[in-house]
Amino acid sequence: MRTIYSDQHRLHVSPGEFGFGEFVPAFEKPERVEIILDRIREVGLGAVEPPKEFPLEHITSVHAPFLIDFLRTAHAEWSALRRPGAAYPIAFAGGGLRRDRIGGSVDTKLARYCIDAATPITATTWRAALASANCALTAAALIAQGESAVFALCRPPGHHAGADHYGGYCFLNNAAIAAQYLRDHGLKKVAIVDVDYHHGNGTQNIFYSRGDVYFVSIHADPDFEYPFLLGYADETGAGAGEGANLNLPLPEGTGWDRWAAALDQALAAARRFAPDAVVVSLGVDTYRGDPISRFRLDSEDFLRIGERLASLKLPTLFVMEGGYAIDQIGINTVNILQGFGGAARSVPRVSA
Ligand code: FKS
Ligand code: ZN
Repeated sequence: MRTIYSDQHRLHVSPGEFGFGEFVPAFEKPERVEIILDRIREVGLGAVEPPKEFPLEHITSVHAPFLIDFLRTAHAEWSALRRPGAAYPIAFAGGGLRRDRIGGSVDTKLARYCIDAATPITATTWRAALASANCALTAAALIAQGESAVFALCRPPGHHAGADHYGGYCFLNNAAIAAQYLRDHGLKKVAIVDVDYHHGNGTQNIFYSRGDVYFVSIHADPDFEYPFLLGYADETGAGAGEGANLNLPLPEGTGWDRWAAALDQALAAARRFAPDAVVVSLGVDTYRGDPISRFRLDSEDFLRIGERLASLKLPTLFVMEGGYAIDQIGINTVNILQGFGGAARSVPRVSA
């Protein structure tokens, strides 16, 4: 399987995030994808290639142009005010505040566009986010040209970024941008299967009223986990998208048996939709050793996830999302890809 990777991801380094009662070092850090890349090379998964550059129209087809303008210019506006560090919001657009205000000061825009205090914009964040989206687009172009499976090793991740908002370490929704590219290049129906521990609220938001892109997500119940206010089972789509959104929230402590049953349900639903291709939002923060998550999958389980995804027998585009257990992130991520590509032929190392 080919991997699309850009070293420009290093241009985004979060100074830290607001945790529970304290400012903590960022979990979403550059080492994550470097370790995955090392593992890809160690097992000989396939070629690692840089992304091509794509016109911004592919991004503005899923994100509001005002959000894109903001991501590009936010840090310049921030530092023009002689502020140190990176741009974080100091207020949020809940409580009946005006969501129709899309301009104003950098703080006004941060309040309107950003959904949390974990997603800082630095001077070079935009360049990293753009390179990440270009990885997804490059992989999508390969799928559109007939490749059966490609891995977009995206960083920063994307599934929490919606049509007109960003957060959850995400700026541009790489999986959504890739799915839209596939729709624009001859594929009639695309299914997005989100296996990250967190609900892909941004992806759901982008496709919620559309019947041509099916979104199914297996994730920690938002009743206790980020993003807290989306990802419930009663969100089934709207209008033309009614029935094309499926959320499978799971409780704290979920292990393989329960998670795998949800995966089977997700894959059965995806199959019924009869898509022309699948985009997998690939997070490995379901791992038992993940520092910010509460599921209990083992490294071996990721092989099984790959095998089951392969049973769809569809062109498959893997887009990297979360995973914060740095020591195991390479093994866990590549286990999914090897499981998909025929684990029987290789003997993956499953523990350090
Ligand atoms: C811990 C609070 C965590 C933010 C969680 C973001 C999760 C991001 C992710 C992605 F795939 F996007 F990277 N709050 N201090 O894993 O879903
Ligand atoms: Zn996650």
